[in-house]
Amino acid sequence: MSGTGEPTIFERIAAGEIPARMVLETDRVIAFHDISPQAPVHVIVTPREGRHRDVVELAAADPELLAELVATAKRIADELTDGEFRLIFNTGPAAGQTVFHVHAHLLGGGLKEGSLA
Ligand code: IU
Repeated sequence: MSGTGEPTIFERIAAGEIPARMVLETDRVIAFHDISPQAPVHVIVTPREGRHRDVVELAAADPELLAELVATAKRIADELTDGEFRLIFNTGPAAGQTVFHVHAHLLGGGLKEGSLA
């Protein structure tokens, strides 16, 4: 849940209420292809639960879960990229964050013009 008590959009994806092209699911983490890809590989890696709004909060509250997020991104990158990739956590609206449920953008295989990076 987010601070508002409403499930976040990514919690609804985790619950199967909103469709997504899932890449990998573990007990605590889900990963799915971004609906609006900015690179040949663009996967969102996020906790199942949306109680942490950004990576700073997650790092302070649950560093093990942050480490699991990064390890999951690496696993996916090993499968879908040449092993070199970007991991971006937009933090705050002015930095382009639109979903306030911490998530990493895993980007690989080159970036499109005018993309997130
Ligand atoms: P941001 O860092 O908060 O801006 O990233 C949110 C991302 O979530 C953005 O790249 C969207 O394209 C993506 N997304 C999605 O993949 N599926 C959805 O149903 C929704 C957003 I809403």
